[in-house]
Amino acid sequence: MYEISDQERQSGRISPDTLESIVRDVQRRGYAVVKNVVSLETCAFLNESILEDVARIRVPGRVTQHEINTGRGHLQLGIRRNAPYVKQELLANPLVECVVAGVLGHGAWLGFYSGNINCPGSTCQPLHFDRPFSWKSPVDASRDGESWPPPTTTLSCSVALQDITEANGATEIYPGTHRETEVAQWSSNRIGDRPDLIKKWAPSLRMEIPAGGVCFRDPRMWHRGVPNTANKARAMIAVTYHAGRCKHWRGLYLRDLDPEVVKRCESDPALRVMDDGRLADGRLLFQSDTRGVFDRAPNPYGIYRNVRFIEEPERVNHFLDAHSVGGARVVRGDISPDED
Ligand SMILES: O=C(O)CCC(=O)C(=O)O
Repeated sequence: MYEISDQERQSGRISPDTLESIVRDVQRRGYAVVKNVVSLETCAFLNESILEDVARIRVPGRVTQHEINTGRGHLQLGIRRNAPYVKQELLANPLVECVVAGVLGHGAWLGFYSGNINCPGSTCQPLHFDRPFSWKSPVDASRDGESWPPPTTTLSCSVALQDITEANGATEIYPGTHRETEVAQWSSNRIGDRPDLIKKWAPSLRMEIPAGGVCFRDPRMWHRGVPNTANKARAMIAVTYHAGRCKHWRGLYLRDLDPEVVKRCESDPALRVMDDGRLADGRLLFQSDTRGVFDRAPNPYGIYRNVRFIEEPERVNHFLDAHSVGGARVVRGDISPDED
């Protein structure tokens, strides 16, 4: 586990040796945990807002789609997108961005902001990976001058808002599996009935993270949510970045893109390729009262924050459309988990 020194915090820059070691861990093991990246004050404040939102979502008779897809008690919960809940420490943190630039290179962009909440009494999710390989074969990779196994084009930064331990459901991970090329051409992201592969990469570990720490993770690494045996929901925020060459709104690397499309995306980075192949605005939605959070944040690593501000009377409802373009829904009424 890495620790940020006072000097690194003040300068917003991780020392070259430590950064190199973190990047190497992400490349080889698939993850690196860094302590003390976000203040405990901010963690406690956001944790409280998330627990309030969990209480609004978890009403008798309601099971969320993510629970149906992956396992009871595991919520993919939108995080509030208005002041004072939007924090520079989460969304424009120089220490996080330093690692992002170290792993993904120049031009990385923010693609996803959401909560992984593990509620008491949860079940086990199927073992899975979150992202596909950007290159599917050694030939594909070598055409783009990449090694095999190929590097990641996405970095997930999982922020612990309280100590994440085995008891409250620290994610189970299989270190090194982001390099398992057997799955490179799979259409499913679930490991399923492959005891041979699981045995090859065992033993698994638990992704324990102290409050305020961040686990930088190659999202191709196999993992699953496991039961939370504590009496309180465990909140972890996912802040996910993609490499500059990934032009799809969900950060997929599209090979053989029309050079004209690449040119347009490069001249206007708000533009992304949508699922139907057309270009459109792919920015994340935030209420305009959070503008200063982003405007005031220095940007020494050239990260594209990828945000679009919504003005009153329109409001950003973080409960809805967490997996759609923008990651939230613009509404005129109350911010509520219920559809209009
Ligand atoms: O919350 C966790 O521990 C893991 C969640 C996860 O992998 C998922 O929901 O896909």
